[in-house]
Amino acid sequence: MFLVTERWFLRRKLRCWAKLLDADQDGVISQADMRATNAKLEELCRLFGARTDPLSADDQKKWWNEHIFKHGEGKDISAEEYVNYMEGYMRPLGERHKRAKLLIEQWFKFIFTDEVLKNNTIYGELDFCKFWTILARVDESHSRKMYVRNFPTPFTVKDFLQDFISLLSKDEFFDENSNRIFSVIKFIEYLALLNFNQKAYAAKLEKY
Ligand SMILES: [Ca+2]
Repeated sequence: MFLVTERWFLRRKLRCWAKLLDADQDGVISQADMRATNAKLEELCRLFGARTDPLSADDQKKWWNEHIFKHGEGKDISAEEYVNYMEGYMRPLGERHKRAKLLIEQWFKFIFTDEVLKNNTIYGELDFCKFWTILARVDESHSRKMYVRNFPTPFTVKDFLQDFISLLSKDEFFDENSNRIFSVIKFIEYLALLNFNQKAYAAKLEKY
């Protein structure tokens, strides 16, 4: 059973994960978001994955249909519905880690080769910041601050994988791993808020 605060925390983290997949941030994870996100993952793959060719189109589609488009293959899903689905999916304690691991390991194949994973390549501060700028437009100074504050040294691709699994499966607020990726991607919430405020401000100006 979830405690209220833990449930809130997991939902907030899942919402950030959904935002990573909702490229245009309109609250619906659509086929266009899939294509935009895949393009970003391909760029990351060229930079960090030691691979020039992207994951095959079939494997890409398979991941999205299996893990994201829960209304059926190729059907859009609202971010909120996806978060609800994931919350339920992560409910059985004994299954959580295994389920998140499967989802994230397959997602990592968009970016990293088995070779890179096997060699457990180390990623420095600069790589880390670049990764988040490309994937989620996270401000470089924010990524750097979080890297120094929350991530281990040396930071390897396996640590990264583990942290993404914790993002989706762990709900303990004070657990170090639960917070790592979240500390970076909560910046997306901030961007969305900023965008909302700017729109609200513009609408107000128009009235005068
Ligand atoms: Ca969208």
